[in-house]
Amino acid sequence: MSENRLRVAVTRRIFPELIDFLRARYEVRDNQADAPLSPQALREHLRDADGVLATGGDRIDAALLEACPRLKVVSNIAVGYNNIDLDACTAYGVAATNTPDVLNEATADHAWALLLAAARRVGEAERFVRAGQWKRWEFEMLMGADLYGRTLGIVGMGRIGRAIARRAQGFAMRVLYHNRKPLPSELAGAAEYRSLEVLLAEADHVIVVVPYSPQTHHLIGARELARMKPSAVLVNIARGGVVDDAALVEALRARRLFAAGLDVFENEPALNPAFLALDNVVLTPHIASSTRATRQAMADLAIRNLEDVLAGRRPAALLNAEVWDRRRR
Ligand code: 8YV
Repeated sequence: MSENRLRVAVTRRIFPELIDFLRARYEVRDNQADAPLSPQALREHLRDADGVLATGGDRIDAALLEACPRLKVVSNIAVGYNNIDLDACTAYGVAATNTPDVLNEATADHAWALLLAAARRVGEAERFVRAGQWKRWEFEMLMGADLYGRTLGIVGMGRIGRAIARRAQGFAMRVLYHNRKPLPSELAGAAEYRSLEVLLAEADHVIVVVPYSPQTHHLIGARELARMKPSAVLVNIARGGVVDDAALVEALRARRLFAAGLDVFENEPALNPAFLALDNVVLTPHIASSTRATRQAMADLAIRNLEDVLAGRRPAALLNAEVWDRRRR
């Protein structure tokens, strides 16, 4: 790498034209092989970088920052940032950024795709047809759960939660939500605040959208699942670990819950194998934000955040504002 140009590392494959854009401005170390980087490989990859475009699977912690003395910005191509130790970034003078807003609508669409698919048993029905098991029409065949006119519970009424709530209007659903505290009415709209316990018991179906943190670890565990209606669908598009997957497997197996739709898992991509044997769960591989336009918008924002920091401008989506005056330059 030449001495005078700033150096940018990209941890996973992104659109090639974005790499070209970066190469026109920086020395770029990319990862065309797209193999997820182990902590040691990540340290190697970032060792002499001024900035990094990271993804949710890259653990950015004090040990890594200690090994990367030039690093000035960690730009996550994700809205979630539980992979980043923000305190460590601040301590090392490294700005951390994320990609809020640009993925709200695609992610809300996917939450609904999972809710509809789990409620109407789309995955199970498709497997049935493909296996050649459809021999005749039957009155009670693959009966699903109703959504229209029912009550939807949203755990985590942030930007994505509110995009999910807007879609509920088309299904004439009453919306309940739970947050740490109630929202101002202009943000809550028609949605009604409930404690988590009451929401779980009152909602016909529940979508979980809270960020992962030690405080939300296993927010939905055996006790919470037991509060839900046996006719309910649970959707998790938040993060693995917000739902206790082992407890969910038990609830689904015992039919104490009608179905689940999951895009995220504890220890993904190695999910609990018991899910694979269950018909009443729809599984997708962490793709809620994966549309062409949304991926483009996420990468564009992440690159803008990175460029801003490297040019000395305060980025729009700075996560650790307190670092700004004490940042590495
Ligand atoms: C990403 C996500 O695809 O933005 C997030 O927080 O979970 C997804 O949109 C994933 O984190 C990869 O960076």
